[in-house]
Amino acid sequence: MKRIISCLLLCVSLLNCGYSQTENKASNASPEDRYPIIPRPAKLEPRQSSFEVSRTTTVMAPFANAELKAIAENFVSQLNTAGGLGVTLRNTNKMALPGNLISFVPSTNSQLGEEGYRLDIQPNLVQVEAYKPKGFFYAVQSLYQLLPPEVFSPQRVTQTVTWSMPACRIEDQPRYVYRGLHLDVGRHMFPVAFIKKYIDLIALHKMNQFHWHLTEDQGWRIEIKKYPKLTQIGSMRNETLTGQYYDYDPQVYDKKPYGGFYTQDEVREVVRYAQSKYVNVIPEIELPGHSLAALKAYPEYGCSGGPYETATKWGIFEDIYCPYEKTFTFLEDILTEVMALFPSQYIHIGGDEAPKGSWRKSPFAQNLIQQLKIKDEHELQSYFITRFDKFITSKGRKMIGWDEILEGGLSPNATVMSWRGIKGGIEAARQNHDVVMTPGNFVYLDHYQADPAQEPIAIGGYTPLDETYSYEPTPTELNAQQAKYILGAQANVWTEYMRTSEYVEYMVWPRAAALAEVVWTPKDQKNWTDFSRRIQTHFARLKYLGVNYAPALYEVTATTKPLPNGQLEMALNTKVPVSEIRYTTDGSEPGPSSKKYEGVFMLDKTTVLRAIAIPEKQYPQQGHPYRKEFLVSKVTGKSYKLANQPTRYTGGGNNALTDGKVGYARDFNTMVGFKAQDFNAVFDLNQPTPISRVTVGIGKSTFDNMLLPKAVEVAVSDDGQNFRIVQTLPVDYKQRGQKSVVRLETRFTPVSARYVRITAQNPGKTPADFAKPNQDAWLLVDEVTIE
Ligand code: NAG
Repeated sequence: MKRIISCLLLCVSLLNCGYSQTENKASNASPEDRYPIIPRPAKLEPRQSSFEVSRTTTVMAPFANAELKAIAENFVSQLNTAGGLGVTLRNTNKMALPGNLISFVPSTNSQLGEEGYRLDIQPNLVQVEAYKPKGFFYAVQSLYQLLPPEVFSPQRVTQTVTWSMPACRIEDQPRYVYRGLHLDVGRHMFPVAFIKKYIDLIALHKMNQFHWHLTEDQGWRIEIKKYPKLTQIGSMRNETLTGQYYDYDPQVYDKKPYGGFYTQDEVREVVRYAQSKYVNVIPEIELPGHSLAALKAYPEYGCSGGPYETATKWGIFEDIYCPYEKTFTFLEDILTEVMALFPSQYIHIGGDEAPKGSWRKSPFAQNLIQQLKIKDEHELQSYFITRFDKFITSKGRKMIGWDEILEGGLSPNATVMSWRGIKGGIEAARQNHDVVMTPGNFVYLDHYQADPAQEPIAIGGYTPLDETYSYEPTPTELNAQQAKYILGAQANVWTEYMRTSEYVEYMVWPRAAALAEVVWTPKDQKNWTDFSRRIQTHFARLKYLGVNYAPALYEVTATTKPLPNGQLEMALNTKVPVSEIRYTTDGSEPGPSSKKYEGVFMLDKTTVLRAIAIPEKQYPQQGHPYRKEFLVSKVTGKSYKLANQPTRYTGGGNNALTDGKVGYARDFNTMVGFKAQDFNAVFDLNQPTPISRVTVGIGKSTFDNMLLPKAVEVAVSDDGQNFRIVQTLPVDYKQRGQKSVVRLETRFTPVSARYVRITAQNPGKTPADFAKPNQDAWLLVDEVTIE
């Protein structure tokens, strides 16, 4: 009956409409600019004209459905906040006011599923249809993204905005049921307000799972009433490693205690908040590894009995929970409290990176292996995990864990999160287990997204936006039946190096938006070029939402070509079309009035090049600054012969040492490496040339056994056969300190020579007092200059 009434009212309201629609100015814009929705809808039929939102717009929704009412209320409230539009909200059984109408119509068609929706946008009427409230919620996210980005402004915008939505028909539903984003609050902790904002963004991108990684070696972050010491003691660490793990030798700590945790009230608040955004929160309590903070608080659950220290640096730690009965009781008590706080079907128990050393040494664990008649510690891990699988299953929930839970046999009801590539996922699906894909190469958002030399510290790896976008969650190795076990994918955000909320946002956005499209949009609708346009409109939205997104998409990169005349020919490139690139060669910061890039240019001397791209879109945006030094000398572009062949590191080409490009301490890939061998190269300057100075760069990372040479020797020759030593520079190869590229310089009485031989003597073995003593030493050689 109600439906009939609402339909009648709808008709009436249509008659009452103002009709005076102006054609959307952008109606001839390309679809990706006219319909910049992320994730891209499954089906979108473009139409001419548009729907104007104004003070005569009514939003109608059936108030009898409280969830729907709330969704409509929030929508109207945001429109009115940002636009000051005075849009009216009315119950469906009321008469519509004169003007145009946005109508929420619950559908009886279950084909739309829990999350699907339909939008029919015409000049006077927007019909929003869904089978479930969640579908309406997602419909609204799309409506927002059809409006100008200003709609996301938290306060009324002052500039003139055309509040219109381009007409179209959308029918949309997700490709995968599991669309997740993770956050590690163990390494660094973030305020509840930030967690809520994080959830807002998950929801805006139509993702539905927030994986909250709550416990770590470096801190326990959730209040457990039965074991108060977990937070009283385990939430604190004495200090934190500074820099990247291998940045300093010896490592440097900040000497500042660090800690914090979420109370159960806060957890409940977050869970409630997430529910209002249709996001499920999956708690993770790590076991048996990554558990030092808990062991510090309750050492009796470790094999050695302690004492233990909450970790102050990153990595994997030997001490893990011991499989005592009392440990199971302890962890089950914790999980009981956790399950009371989190309604999530999935309960994550970690399972990754649990070294077996402490179990190997423990008479108890060894005895247990015998009693259980199992083979080894891996099967003991399987036993350990299976107990929790049973426990969690008995409470009507589902256990999920990292792919190590496959070790020693996968427990019967487990869902696997495949993070060490996709192998674990394939294996689990073949064993008929549900899988969530989170492979490092594509969706670890702690990786660099642009040139590491320009970026804040990241864990390593290189995963730019287009790489995340290219991810295809269903492995081709699986047949159709097995493929059904791939529930979806998730991006992981490990926060070792992300100390602040802004830092997290910088790493997460926009890469998580790319993942959102990977898991929502049908495979055949995915298109990088199209996405790379829409994401630029999206940047403007993120800006209004106060999100510190990374503009790495606008990264400028330089390619060089050494010319026969000794100059370096420089070309500047970007991944997406930009309106222009500006650059400087005097070290100053580039801006709109710097030199405009208009094609290749030459460098005839060593130069610091700085550049910035100015994006095409009119929204307030910054580019992504580029800065690099290029070395130009008499040897630039010249050939050389190596006496010893490089090991592993080839520098990426034949003239890696004379191409003008220098290496960077966090990326040695442009260097040429020699393991336990000397570097010995003869450079040909083509003709007798006056010289008096030679420099050679060495990549030093003593934790990685990359040392300085014992000595550098320079010799000259006119025939390439008979060499005369002009300088020998002894080097203190035992120096440790900061990871860096060290430029060793030799000066000598001017000579004229055609051939220059440079030898750098490998120290052979690492010294006895090093972190890894008596191992083969590496010599990493960077760009050479001869003047
Ligand atoms: C892995 C660890 C994680 C760490 C991260 C850094 C998993 C499942 N485990 O080594 O604790 O923070 O990578 O990328 O990712």
